[in-house]
Amino acid sequence: MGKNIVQKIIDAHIVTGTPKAGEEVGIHIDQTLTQDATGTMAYLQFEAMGFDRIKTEVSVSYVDHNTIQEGFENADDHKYLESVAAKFGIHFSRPGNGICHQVHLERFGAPGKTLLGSDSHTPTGGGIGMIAIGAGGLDVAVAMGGGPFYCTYPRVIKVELSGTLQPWVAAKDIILKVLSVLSTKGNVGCVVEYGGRGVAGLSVPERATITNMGAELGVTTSVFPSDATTKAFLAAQGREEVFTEITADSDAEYDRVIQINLSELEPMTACPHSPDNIKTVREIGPIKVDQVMVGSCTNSSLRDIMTVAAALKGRQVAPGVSFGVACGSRQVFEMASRNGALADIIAAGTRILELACGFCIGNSQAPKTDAVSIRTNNRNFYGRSGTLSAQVYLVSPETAVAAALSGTLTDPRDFFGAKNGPSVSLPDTFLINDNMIVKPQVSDTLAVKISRGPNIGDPPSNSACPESLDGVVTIKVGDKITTDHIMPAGNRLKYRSNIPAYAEYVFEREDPQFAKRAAGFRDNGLHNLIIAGESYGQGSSREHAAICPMFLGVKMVVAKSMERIHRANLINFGIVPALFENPSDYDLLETDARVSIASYRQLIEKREPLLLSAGEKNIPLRVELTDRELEMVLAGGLINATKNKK
Ligand code: MIC
Ligand code: SF4
Repeated sequence: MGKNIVQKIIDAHIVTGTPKAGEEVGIHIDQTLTQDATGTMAYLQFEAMGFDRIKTEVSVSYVDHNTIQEGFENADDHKYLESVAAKFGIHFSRPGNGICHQVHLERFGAPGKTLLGSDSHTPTGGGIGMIAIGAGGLDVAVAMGGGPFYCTYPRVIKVELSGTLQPWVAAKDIILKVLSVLSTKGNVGCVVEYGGRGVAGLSVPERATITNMGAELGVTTSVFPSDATTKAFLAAQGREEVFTEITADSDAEYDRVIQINLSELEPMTACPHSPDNIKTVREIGPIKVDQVMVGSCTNSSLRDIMTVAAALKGRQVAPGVSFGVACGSRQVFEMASRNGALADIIAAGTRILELACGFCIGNSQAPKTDAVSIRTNNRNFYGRSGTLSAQVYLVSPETAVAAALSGTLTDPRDFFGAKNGPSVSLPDTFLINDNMIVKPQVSDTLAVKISRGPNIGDPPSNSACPESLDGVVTIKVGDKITTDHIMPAGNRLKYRSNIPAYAEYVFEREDPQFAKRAAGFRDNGLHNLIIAGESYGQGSSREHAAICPMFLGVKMVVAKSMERIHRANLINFGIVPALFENPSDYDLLETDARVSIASYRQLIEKREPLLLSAGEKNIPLRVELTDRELEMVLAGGLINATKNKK
């Protein structure tokens, strides 16, 4: 039997385990990326594990999340990252060089390789035919040290594309359509592979928009074939030598096939407050908009910026609309300035934003109270924009620009006319200027001194799994709780390298007293438990959503279901991820309930069923761990487990 693309790449990288869907395998990682908000912890852990140089083919440290530098903290982090990169042989992409995923696609991505990134949108690299996976910083640190990355050998969902996109319908509409079919939950352990005749008409940046937002499906990653289009993109980036063709065998099998006819698609939007709350733009009708933001790692390529410029040319942004544009990389920015596109954008009345995550992570451009904000990024979780009462709709750049010009959410075909779309073609050669990427030195790195400002703390340690569990339900939350709910970003981002300070904001929006209560229980010798509904831990890879609860004494999360990256992060930091044997038992537990499990450690070790006692009730729980995960949970996390082996 032939292989699909996912099998071809993963099988070539397996170092442990059997390539069978659902089994845990360890894969060799060729490339890693980190960004500053997760990178400091990743490198502190890399240091703590005692490595002296990276063992990957290439590792890149990007600075794109915390670039506001209000106070010294971000700048301290940047300096730490720059010095660590110099010491351990890592490329350093300086602040101002652009968003990690966009820059990585342009300058480092290579078909057939594996990429592990401490950011959930690392699957952007799937657009160029890589198996690119998001993970917690600790997993990335291990991979930089040459260790395998453990994941479930995936089930593969094929999305078969036919037809051609009509004018004003974009790649973003394809992924919004996929989200409407697969939703954000229930896809753990799957990878999406794109194929079919419709693929050829999509450029690499368009494919990358699709694989980027594939993260919102909760799948391990998404991937496109590597074909003539990929080759042309790499040649235009001056990197043709890394091209290799990768396509699925004609008799390859898939676990599920979804058909999408591109000719039938229309402009769509993800309505507040979830990326899978999909409607067509026409269905919603012309609601008045206050803010429009174009950018983020989903839609900031040269293709997107040129499309926006072409649509804006000679027109004016509607009065009362705040319209901002952030290019994804310096390559995009410099090319758009040299070819005049930027001038058209500026002339229309646009706010030019820094080449960074910015509005997407909610650390700037928070909209006004009750605003309708139209954005091209990938997440519209409640409160993520920085304004709790804002209504955020996710759209393509085409729909965003129609909203900016008309002042209402409008199908771009109705505003510009259905026939003539902006015709933007990618150049034969991109402008190559890597002077903001600091290449690692090859020798004398032992002498490099690591810079540690006062914002750089030590990663906190955990104690081993307790003999018995005796504690409190410190919080009960509902379905689809994202890591943004657990560990808010936005204006709290500057504490990413300082766990005691950041821990004060755990579940800030759900229960502002959570941190105080949890620390109080912890200091009185009680264990904290989190009770959750479906799909707990959606969204970002931030391991702080595990480290900070660990710091506050959380020992166990009991949920109806849990997302992949967050579950792995919990285990890495010694928090037990348990599931309700009977999901309806969720209703039996309330916040503040006293709970216990006698012989807890022993039962986990022997893989025996756990019964959570809460007053008169006994609730059966399921803890499914591989041998490797069990060892970590018993030791109180990966770092302890590694130390125990020495
Ligand atoms: C995000 O989009 O939520 C982030 C911020 O990029 C996160 C990483 C982080 O929390 O630092 C992600 O997607 O993993
Ligand atoms: Fe940055 Fe937003 Fe992309 Fe996350 S999703 S990497 S915050 S641009």
